[in-house]
Amino acid sequence: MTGRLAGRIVAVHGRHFLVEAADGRYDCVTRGKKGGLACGDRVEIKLTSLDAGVIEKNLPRDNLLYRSDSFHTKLLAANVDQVFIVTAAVPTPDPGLLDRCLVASEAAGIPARIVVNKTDLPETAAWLDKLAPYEAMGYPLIHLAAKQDIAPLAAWLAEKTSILVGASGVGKSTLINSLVPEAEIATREVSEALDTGKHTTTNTRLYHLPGGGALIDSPGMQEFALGHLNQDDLQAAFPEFRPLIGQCRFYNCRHLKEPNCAILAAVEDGRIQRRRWRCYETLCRELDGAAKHY
Ligand SMILES: Nc1nc2c(ncn2[C@@H]2O[C@H](COP(=O)(O)OP(=O)(O)OP(=O)(O)O)[C@@H](O)[C@H]2O)c(=O)[nH]1
Ligand SMILES: [Mg+2]
Ligand SMILES: [Zn+2]
Repeated sequence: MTGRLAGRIVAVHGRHFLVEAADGRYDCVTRGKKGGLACGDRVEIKLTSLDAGVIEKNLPRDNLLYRSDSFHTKLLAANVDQVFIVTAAVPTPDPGLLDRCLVASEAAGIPARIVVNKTDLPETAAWLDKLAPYEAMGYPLIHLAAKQDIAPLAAWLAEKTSILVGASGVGKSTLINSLVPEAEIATREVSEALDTGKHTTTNTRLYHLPGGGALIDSPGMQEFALGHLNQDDLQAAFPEFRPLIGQCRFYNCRHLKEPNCAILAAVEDGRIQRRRWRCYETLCRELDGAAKHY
């Protein structure tokens, strides 16, 4: 059992990583306390038995989607081609979570698309109205009902590695079950009393699509901390700000309350949505707060 194999992490269970190599899957651990591995990472493993091994090396990443506050970093996935932020009108959506998922994708340099699932529900119309501005910002909106017709999403997935992220109960696992019949992931009714999902999926896992490509399921999230970003990352992560960057009076304008700020002027006259700017402002404040811990 001395062979070294190249593989890819396809599932993360705490400190165990399921690694897929050319000839099969291996239950792997890392040496010592080294953490920092994510679903989608390309690794080299050394076999310790017929079906287990140790991860010896993490190969360079194309990108990494993650969240972090001052205390924790949570890796979502590495080497992905696109992020699908899955939303639904039920349970009641949190637009702030959508914004944060978009900012994280932008900051990681991964194209983001917005999925509106459960279009069979009558509440969907109002949610689509709220999302219209995102389409204007350049984010594709994909509408579908997971249990009826998944073609609108399937069309985006061929030959790519994609991840589904979003709140609990929006239907991420249901979408994967429809696209990958043998996945058979557990899904659960949302709680009507609490108007929330039930956090059914607890680990991140990659599934191969029958038509080529791979799709990663992730646990539903309630919040998305972005403590790893700096001021430049943050303003660059709002695509509607970009045409105006460099037009403020001060070259280092933070677009919070500075005079003659091009972004604030655009918020005033409606070219930029006020609630998007508020999200930016909140994230700036969180950055200032995080900086105090160092
Ligand atoms: N009406 C309707 N319900 C759906 C649709 N898609 C999924 N659901 C239901 O939504 C509930 C939650 O679905 P899941 O797939 O478990 O949601 P999830 O996003 O994986 O949730 P977590 O694993 O907790 O993050 C289930 O009861 C699904 O049957 C849809 O298109 N329409
Ligand atoms: Mg799930
Ligand atoms: Zn400004």
